[in-house]
Amino acid sequence: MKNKVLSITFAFVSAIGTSFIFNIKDVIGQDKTEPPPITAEEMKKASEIYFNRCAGCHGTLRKGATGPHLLTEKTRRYGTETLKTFITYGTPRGMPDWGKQGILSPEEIELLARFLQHEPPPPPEMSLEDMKKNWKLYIPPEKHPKEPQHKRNWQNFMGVILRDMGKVAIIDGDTKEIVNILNTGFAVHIFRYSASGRYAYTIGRDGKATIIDLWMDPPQTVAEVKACYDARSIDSSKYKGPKGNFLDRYVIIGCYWPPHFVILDGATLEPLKIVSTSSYTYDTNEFIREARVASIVASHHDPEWIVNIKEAGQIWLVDYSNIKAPKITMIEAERFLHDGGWDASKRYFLVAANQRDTISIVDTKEKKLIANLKVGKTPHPGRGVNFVHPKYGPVWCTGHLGDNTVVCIGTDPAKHPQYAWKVVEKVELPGEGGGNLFIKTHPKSPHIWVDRPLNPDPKLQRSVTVLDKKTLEVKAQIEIPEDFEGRAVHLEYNKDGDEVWISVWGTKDKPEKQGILIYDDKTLKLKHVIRDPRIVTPTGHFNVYNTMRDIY
Ligand code: DHE
Repeated sequence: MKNKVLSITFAFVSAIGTSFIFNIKDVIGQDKTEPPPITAEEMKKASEIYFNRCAGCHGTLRKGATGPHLLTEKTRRYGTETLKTFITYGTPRGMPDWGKQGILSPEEIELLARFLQHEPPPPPEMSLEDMKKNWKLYIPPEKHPKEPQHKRNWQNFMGVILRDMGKVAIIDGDTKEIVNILNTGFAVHIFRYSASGRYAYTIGRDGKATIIDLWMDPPQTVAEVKACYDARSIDSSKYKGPKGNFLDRYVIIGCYWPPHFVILDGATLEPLKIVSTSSYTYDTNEFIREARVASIVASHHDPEWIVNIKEAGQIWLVDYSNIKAPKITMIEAERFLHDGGWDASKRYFLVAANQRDTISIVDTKEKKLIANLKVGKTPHPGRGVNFVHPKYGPVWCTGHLGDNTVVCIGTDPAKHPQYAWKVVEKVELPGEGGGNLFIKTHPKSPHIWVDRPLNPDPKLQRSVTVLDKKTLEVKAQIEIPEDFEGRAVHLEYNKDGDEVWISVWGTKDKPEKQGILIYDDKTLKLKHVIRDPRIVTPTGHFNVYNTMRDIY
């Protein structure tokens, strides 16, 4: 390998929209078996940066997931300069341009590039006892109000993530007033609500969960707990029926590290039970220590959560009716399970196995896999959208990170068996490339809204596409107003389904250039802007009613 020149050519799109090409010449002349020097203090700092920025895609143990593996056999071959280029400029496959965006400084990038050539330090474990030590109950359930303490239409509240602030905003969907801003974990990923809707749950990337009582005036955080070091998912128990009343009883948190899920009390967040998800790949039966929990949804017809074990490619149906003896049905699906949602009947669950360009579909009544369906390149449904198509009947659709299509799948085996579990439509979005993250509709709306925040073209990052549900044709391509800086990300309807809220996700230093845009779903015109010095780096935003009822 000595004195060999490795020349890699990348095509990138610059921030001003012009393409440019450059070469990275990495001279593999020196001995790459030895990593560059790093001090113990630098190692600690680099581990933190890696954990916060990189582990989500490349894995805590660096074995790869959404992003490729970063094991030393590869990183030492690349060397510091090549790694710095990747981290600075990102890749066309979707890795963010951390340096160009100014999120990581040149010094941090250089440090990270050296760190990646060393073996990853062993990540810490966490016991139930550890969780209990950091559990904080601010207001016990007996002091929670028995009825709403304000006259607001709380079911139309919008929980808005202020990603880089470690905070969330509760916004009144009727009046558009900010009702409260509350501290949370770091870079909250999602909001979910209890079955009754009164409790809002947030989960930070750092594994810290909070519970907010929306009936208080103003809504207050009543408890918090750190259930892992790295997490993405949380949901509540939504079953009431012959097997018991579990409404608002439990919460489940799904962790990336340690790879486990935790069952907690729904009103206090007291941790009750941990279950490890380290397991075997469904196909080759290899042991995966870092088998992480991706999306979780709560069943309405059984006391069950649908828990997706990403690297193992297994969908676990976790019966919580007796948490001292939980029953788990392990369904073999496909590897790299990520995000997904219910069909309209809430019997079938559809989830992206993103690195396999597949949607895995499970029948949660029969408790079996129905299909692993090939769709486009790297599907990313969020929770997807459901509507009744004039020809195909009920369908569920997803967008893609890796191409510019929206794919719809028939979901009604009873009345439309000829279309069920087949790709019935592939719609092309305007412009080249993928970069779609989220897609949304509402039963009362004639439209489907689609974002493109990770497309390399800055114009598409700032645009959303509106599709006509009946024809599946592009009805409008809307670019956000010029005085906003940032990407248009995540879409959510209000409770009545006549407004669409879009976050303009900018940088922390320019709060005046970002905010939330509210469009009239009929006229497709901008109706209201929420811009406030407190609304900084908004990302996901979740309507109470739509989220608690799984309306999307
Ligand atoms: Fe997400 C959903 C994981 C990057 C915003 N994201 C999810 C879910 C998972 C996940 C497993 C499903 C949760 C559920 O339904 O239970 N996301 C990951 C990652 O591993 C990844 C790729 C890298 C990382 O380090 O986190 C990642 N996600 C992002 C972002 O960069 C986004 C745009 C902003 C952010 O928070 O950093 C982002 N993810 C979201 C949002 C949802 C989500 C808004 C919920 C969508 C919904 O409507 O349900």
